Amino acid sequence: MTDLVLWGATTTRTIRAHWALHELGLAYRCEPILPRSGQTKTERYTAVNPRQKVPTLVDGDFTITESAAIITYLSTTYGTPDNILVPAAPRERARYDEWAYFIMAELDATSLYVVRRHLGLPGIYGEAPLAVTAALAYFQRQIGSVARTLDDGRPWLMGDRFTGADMLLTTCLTWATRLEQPLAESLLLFRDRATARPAYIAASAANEPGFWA
Ligand SMILES: N[C@@H](CCC(=O)N[C@@H](CS)C(=O)NCC(=O)O)C(=O)O
Repeated sequence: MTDLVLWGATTTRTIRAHWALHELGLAYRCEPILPRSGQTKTERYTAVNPRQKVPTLVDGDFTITESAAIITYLSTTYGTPDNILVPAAPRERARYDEWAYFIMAELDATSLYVVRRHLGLPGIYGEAPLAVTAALAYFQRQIGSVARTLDDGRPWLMGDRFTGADMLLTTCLTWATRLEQPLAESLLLFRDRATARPAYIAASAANEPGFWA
């Protein structure tokens, strides 16, 4: 038995938390609740996360939301020198944070999530074709800068070492792939390298609600 309980399954944001747990080799339980199913709005879940969003990680008496923050919490709490996902040295940590904030703000929230809301979920967020077109153009500009970084042949964003920033980028790339967005060769190779990791494959299975039935 473990104290780690992850709430949430099926989404791009939930797989990040499942993936971190698998990269770190941590045993956990999952409450595989789904967004927009009413399951995030129950009294029981609202007591866990008043924002009514997934994922949420509960570690005994500590609760944390936001997929990028969950990765950082798990790595800094349970990571070992061999599998740590977030570097500790100040400048490396600053570089990690730079990547994480960039990916979460520019690629996730202001690009792909705008498309999700205004193209994929018009019944909730309203149709906004101009916003969708602009968000996709913005995504292309921003992801182009990432492609140029990877063009120097580094396997991962921070060099030879795989980090949580690579997990955040990978999930944006798989999301963009589902949206049939063109991606540079260096990004496709990066995506395929990351999704071939055993922990990603295990997390993909665990991100399916039926896995926990
Ligand atoms: N920035 C948050 C986003 C979380 C989020 O928006 N989750 C969506 C699903 S991907 C959700 O829970 N929506 C609630 C609902 O629609 O019921 C994160 O990265 O964790």
